[in-house]
Amino acid sequence: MRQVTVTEHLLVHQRESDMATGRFTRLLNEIILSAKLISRDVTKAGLLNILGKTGEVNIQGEEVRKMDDYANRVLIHRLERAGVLCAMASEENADLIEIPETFPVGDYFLAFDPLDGSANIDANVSIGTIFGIYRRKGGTGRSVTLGEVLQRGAEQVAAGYVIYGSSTMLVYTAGNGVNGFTLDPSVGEFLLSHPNIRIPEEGRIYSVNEGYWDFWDEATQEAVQYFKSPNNHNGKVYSMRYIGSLVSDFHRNLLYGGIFLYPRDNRDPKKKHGKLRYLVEAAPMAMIAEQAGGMAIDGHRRILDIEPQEIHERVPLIVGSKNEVLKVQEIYARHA
Ligand code: AHM
Ligand code: MG
Repeated sequence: MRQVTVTEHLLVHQRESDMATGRFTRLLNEIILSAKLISRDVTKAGLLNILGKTGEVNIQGEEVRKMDDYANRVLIHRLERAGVLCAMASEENADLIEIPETFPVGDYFLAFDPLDGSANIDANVSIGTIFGIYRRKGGTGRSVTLGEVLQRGAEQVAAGYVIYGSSTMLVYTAGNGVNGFTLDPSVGEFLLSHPNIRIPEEGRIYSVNEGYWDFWDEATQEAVQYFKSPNNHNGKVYSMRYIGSLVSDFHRNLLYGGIFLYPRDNRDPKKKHGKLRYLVEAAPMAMIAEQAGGMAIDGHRRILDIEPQEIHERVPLIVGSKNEVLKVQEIYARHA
């Protein structure tokens, strides 16, 4: 059987698109190499003394774990020297990350969550890296303003995630469908294992942290109750699955069909717009979901149509199979 590496796939795809400059391939290749480096250390984290916390608190007010910090440093180190970016935004950094004087700049902008679901690391649960790629909108040179890079998710030229699970996989889209590649550790290459992923139009799973029930508004309670009551869907029973690691919850639902919800809640004022970040979590997952035939909304609006105003802006995220997301949208509309 002919094995297709992610790089070969990229080159073929590049010929078919307008990304034929090679700069986009360079960018993807640096992300892929970073993913391999992070994967190598995630699988050995227990041995390398990189479990646990660094003792610092990040911009989100969360304790930084050593693996978060490591993954962040790997990505910044690789990408700042690639010569294709004008700036980066990371979940772990308060401000835009500029490209140091020593390296050339390009016109792509990369937003990433270096290690999502990191609260799970010490328990050996699957975690991931999420990224979204944009083109700089106006402006040249080294000094980049927020206005030049903050854009609607719909402007992403590519988005993807790497899941460090029982195997390491890269799932990505450049706006022409979604493909999944599995890392073969014996050859160190991501090989095409899941071509043209389509999310089932209707699923059998709902994923939400129901521990926050009392802090939800009525629309959210009704939406979740809908999935819990087989009488609402001719006796069809939904399974509840929640890992607490967005990449893993999203990935499972993408393959099996289902819906993931992280709604707003009134438990914590910081989370009145939900917990997940627009730029590094919601927008990339929304692009992948739509490219696979699914949907992503904040309850009312299409995620990809939202214009973020800040790097770390949060947004409610409801994403997955079309039928389930439409049902939730209908319930929210009734409560509006
Ligand atoms: P992180 O970026 O700090 O890891 O937080 C994001 C994670 C997501 O992976 C997951 O969906 C969510 O937080 C779980 O939050 P909760 O524990 O509130 O259910
Ligand atoms: Mg995250």
